[in-house]
Amino acid sequence: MNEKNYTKKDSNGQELPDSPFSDKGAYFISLEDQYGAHNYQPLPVVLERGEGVFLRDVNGKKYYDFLSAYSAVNQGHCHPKIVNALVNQAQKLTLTSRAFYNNKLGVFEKFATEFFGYEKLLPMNSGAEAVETGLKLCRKWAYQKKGIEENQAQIVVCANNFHGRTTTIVSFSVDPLAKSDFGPFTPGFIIIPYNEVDALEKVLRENKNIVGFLVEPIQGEAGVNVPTDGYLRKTYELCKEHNVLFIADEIQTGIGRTGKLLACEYEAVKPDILILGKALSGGVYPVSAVLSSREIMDVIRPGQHGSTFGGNPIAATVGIAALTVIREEKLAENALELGEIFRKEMQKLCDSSNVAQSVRGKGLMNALIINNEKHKDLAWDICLKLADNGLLAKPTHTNIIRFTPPLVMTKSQLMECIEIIKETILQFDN
Ligand code: IF1
Repeated sequence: MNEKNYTKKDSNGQELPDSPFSDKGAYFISLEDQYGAHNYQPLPVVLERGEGVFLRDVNGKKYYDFLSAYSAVNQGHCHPKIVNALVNQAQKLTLTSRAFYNNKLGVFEKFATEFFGYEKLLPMNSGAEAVETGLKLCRKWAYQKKGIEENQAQIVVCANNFHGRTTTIVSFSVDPLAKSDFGPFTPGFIIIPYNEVDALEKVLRENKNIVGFLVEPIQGEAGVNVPTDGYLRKTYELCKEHNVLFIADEIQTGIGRTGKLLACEYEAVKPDILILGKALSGGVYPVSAVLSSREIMDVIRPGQHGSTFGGNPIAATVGIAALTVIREEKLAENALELGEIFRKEMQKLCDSSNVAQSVRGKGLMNALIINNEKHKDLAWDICLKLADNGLLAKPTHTNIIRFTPPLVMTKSQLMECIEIIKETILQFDN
């Protein structure tokens, strides 16, 4: 079988989802079906190129990207400055391991700590690894600085969190899909409701072994769940009062996405431990990091944590380029401005549509809630139609469509996209 004589059957002889956009794509879909683990359910579109806010599929059809690889591609696809940084460094030195020094890591650490206003940085690769790093750092700090008795440290997390997929991280997930049949789980986590200051206050008062509070400033996977104004500030102050580390997972909300460099800036909160990933590389390479004060970071000593690839010269070079683009192109400012327009226009749509229920978000991290009472898969069908009409977005929790375009979008492009979304949704109204 090859690209040309492919038949639309999966490995069990079942008819595969037809790709309305992509005859050639069907072949690549069949390969993934046959040879890949089925741990995703992608929209049936097969992409081969990206440039700025656009993606192209294998048939040459052009789309606006409204996912941005889950906010990794804030700087736009294949940003030339970031790609050049990658290519140039790849031709010189790719990996040394941390057994030796290289001439890029320290430069990146200085750049990124100054960029975000921290003293120290620990580099990793994926978001989940950075979260794991944050948790380990917090526990070590608890035993060495806070005086917690061995193995007693507890970290508070929020219901409906999404922090990644390692065994420890899914230990404190409340999503059965992410968690079931992956036990036994890591102890030491207390789950409280999100966006309830009192819940944190209560648990901090009752339990003296609490050492950290891990939180997403806006819950992404939960469906762009924006907390009440003041929530981050008040929980931060509670943490200070109880000598508990405030750990912000800004892997998705950070680096311009919500209209500020960090979403915590909205409430003038400076996390004790800041976790970044995704757009730290503009989506061209896996780069993540944990930032903190010297006092906290220095509890980690040689041999206690690390990663073969963490802080490699390509990652370091790409990281500097990716952050430079955010600053030079004022992408946080653009996200703030375009986000206001987007939500205003989506609100108008909600006012006139039975299908579009409500819109929420900050900056260019937004979600449209679809009324799926009559038809459960409506959001999926809308996304198929959006793709047909040249715009890629993906539903989550059956009735939520996340809209997170690259932050390099212009206002006129956004207006065109708003028209596509409005027209598509209105087709489903009757
Ligand atoms: C997938 C969602 C987004 C994250 C936060 C840590 C990580 C993520 C706040 C882990 C990752 C992803 C991964 C992705 C889907 C996705 C996602 F739908 F789950 F919610 F972005 F919207 N903290 N989020 O959002 O980072 O280890 O993946 O680098 O395919 O699982 P990672």
